[in-house]
Amino acid sequence: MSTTTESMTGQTTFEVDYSELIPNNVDLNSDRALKRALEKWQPNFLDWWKEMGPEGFQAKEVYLRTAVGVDKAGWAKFGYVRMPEYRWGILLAPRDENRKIAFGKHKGEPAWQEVPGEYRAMLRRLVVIQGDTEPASVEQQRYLGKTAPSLYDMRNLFQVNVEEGRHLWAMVYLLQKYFGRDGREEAEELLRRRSGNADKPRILGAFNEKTPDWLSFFMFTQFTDRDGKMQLESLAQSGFDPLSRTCRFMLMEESFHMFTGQTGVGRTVEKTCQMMNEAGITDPYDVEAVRALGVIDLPTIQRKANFHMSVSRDLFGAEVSTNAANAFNAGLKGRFHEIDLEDDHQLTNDTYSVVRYKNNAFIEEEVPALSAINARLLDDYINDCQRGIDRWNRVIEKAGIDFRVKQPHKAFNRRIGEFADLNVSTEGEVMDSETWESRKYEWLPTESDLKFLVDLMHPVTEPGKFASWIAPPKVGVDQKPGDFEYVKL
Ligand code: BYC
Ligand code: FE
Ligand code: FE
Repeated sequence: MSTTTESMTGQTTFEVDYSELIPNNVDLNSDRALKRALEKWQPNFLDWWKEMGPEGFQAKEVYLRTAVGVDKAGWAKFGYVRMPEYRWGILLAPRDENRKIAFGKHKGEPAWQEVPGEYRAMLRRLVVIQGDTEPASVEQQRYLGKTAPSLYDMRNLFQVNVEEGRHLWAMVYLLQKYFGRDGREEAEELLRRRSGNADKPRILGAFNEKTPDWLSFFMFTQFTDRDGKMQLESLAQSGFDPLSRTCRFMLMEESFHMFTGQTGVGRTVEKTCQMMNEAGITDPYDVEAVRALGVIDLPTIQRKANFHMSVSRDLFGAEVSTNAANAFNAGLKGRFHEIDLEDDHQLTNDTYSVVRYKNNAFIEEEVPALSAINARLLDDYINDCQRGIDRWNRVIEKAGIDFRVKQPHKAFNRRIGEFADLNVSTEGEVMDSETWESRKYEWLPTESDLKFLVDLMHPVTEPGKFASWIAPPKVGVDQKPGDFEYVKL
């Protein structure tokens, strides 16, 4: 039961009301029209989940966490749930009555509780793009349960999936509560587009790629979910308070997705190094010998990382962007950790250094900071990625193997932004398209790499056991012992 709220104020409580059909902490009962709209959408969501959600495991009991409150202390409850019975709900971080808009031309004004009319279209577009990525990732990952390297990993996959489903609910709540009829139409469209479908694709490029194997899944959660983190951090700064509060709670869930990727690749690297050492293989490029051990060679891991990093960088949009400048100026989308930055938060006279390709060379150019909002967020993202890569490299270094995972050059394999028309190697060497075609597999996974990965994926479903290519985790979920039955098959 929720603690009481004053109905019409849109106030939240810390606890979530699970006695309702749609669990929520936004006092849904006080808004009949919204409640009806959401209850109408809910069965369509469930149909979509059953059609496009994890294939083959819908009737199994999975040890999942469900959010029970939005305060920092103990927000999650663990227990066995069948995924279609997961309590997807609407959870917003609590409202701060005194919150002010922190940046842009409305800086210092009280945060908006309703959509400002002049920014309606821009705001709706941001919410729709964010919303579209959530079901897309569930669609991309729907076959992975069948080849899970352990019950622990299978459970983590499903946890990520149900939470991405909840993130869709978060955006649909905003659309239906604040955008009237066109919001309701957009909410239906979010269930109609399909990842990778030629006629009805998802909006952003990375969300139409395949996630056919578990290394892809771990790279995706490390690098693409991390774009999600950066975008949510920027939207959490929004002057539109309901969006800010939604994103703040989503970020608490998001950190688990990145944990999955960070540790998933980390455990893969660890097992490779361990097996190389046991077999006395010192050359990481002796690919055949390494693969014969039933583990993934480090150069393949590097090529996979190159692919996922470059595709995820495209998600930041054009480095120099008037869309981004407008959204910042309007107070709708801020910078990473906006309120902690020490400047005027309006950027009227500031500049930012952007890498551009001019006169056959990469140069750093000072551009108006407002137009470089996307470039800056991309830089923050690249720094954030590096921290994770450093941790993988410490594992390799400790094993005494002469190999380091590296980030490719910013311009490598880009389809969006400054470098979209260039062909650039991971080292920043620019080439014509013929040379690129003949050399690109030095840096990107080959067909045979991908086939090797798919062939290596054999399900391991005995509690406490792991596939040959991945080390066990350091600790279990919810402090469960190593042989805990995370999914009852
Ligand atoms: N693909 O000025 P531009 C997540 C379009 S991930 C296709 O360059 P802007 C998650 C753009 O729409 C986070 N099209 O870019 C992760 C525009 O079209 P129009 C998702 C693209 O607008 C894992 C034109 O190019 N959230 O949550 O500044 C699992 C020029 O626009 C792409 C968000 O992205 C692309 N990659 O920024 C689950 C936040 N990039 O208007 C979930 C919301 C650009 O000319 N979205 N275009 O027709 C935004 O903030 C911005 O829309 C973007 C683009 C960052 C995406
Ligand atoms: Fe998400
Ligand atoms: Fe995520």
